[in-house]
Amino acid sequence: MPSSTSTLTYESRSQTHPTAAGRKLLQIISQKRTNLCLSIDHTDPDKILTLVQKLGPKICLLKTHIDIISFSSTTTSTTIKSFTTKLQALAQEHTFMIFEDRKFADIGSTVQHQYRGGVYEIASWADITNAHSIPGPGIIRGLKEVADGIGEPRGLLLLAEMSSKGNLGGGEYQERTLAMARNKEWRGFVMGFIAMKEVGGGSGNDGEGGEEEDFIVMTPGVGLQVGGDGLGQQYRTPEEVVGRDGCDVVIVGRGIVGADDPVAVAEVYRERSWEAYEGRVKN
Ligand code: S5P
Repeated sequence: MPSSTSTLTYESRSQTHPTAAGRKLLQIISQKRTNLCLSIDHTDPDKILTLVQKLGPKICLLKTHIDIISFSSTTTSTTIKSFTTKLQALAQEHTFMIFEDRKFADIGSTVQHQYRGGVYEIASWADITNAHSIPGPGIIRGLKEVADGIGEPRGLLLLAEMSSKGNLGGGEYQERTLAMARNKEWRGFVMGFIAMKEVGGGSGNDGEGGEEEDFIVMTPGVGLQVGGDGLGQQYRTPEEVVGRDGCDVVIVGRGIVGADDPVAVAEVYRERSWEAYEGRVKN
């Protein structure tokens, strides 16, 4: 039986992870003692910056949806570039990384334009982004070519499974996504998955590289209680996600952003997710 990545500490994985973005993230997680990713699903750019300034110390990763932000309705002269530059400054100040949740899903040539260009220029400011595997390996090859030209560590997560009820991921789709991720052509780029439980990993699963593989699993659909949102989202607790199912990073949006006291609630998520991890690696 291969050993499981989920029994290893973030610190030990930060030494050996095959991607530079993964090593950096695992180091931040380990040093800040937080496996919490804040999904800053707000539409007002000024509110986002204010909230991130407050919540920065609690998180290892900030997840954005740049295309939901209403730049035109802001009362300041904030442009997209100056906004993303401010986010990068906050990431530097509070030591977290930025993940643009773009969910690319097209042929390689099209996603290259979407990743590099347009109004958002995602590759220039987002350390991490994600993609659906449905188009086949060309989507990864296309994104990697753009990432290679940036000169900073860039990582990609593949969606192996989603948190929403009735999604078509998991099962055979997940197996085929894992097989795609294992191609050594993008060993230094594909850092992990969006999934609901541990995927691949451990000794004996060395793909074509001859070394142990290690995929970082990030998991949305996390709440302080089990539940849903009426639109298909399904929530599980940090203990279930990290402790029982071996996921590495919890992604929380409305549970924090919509709270009366986001900083206090973020600390509850951080603490419960961290303790679930500590319990997992002790066993
Ligand atoms: O399967 C998924 C994948 C993602 S990235 N399910 C998700 O909910 N997400 C994202 O995580 C979603 O787009 C949203 O930004 C966040 C969850 O937000 P919450 O408010 O439900 O915590």
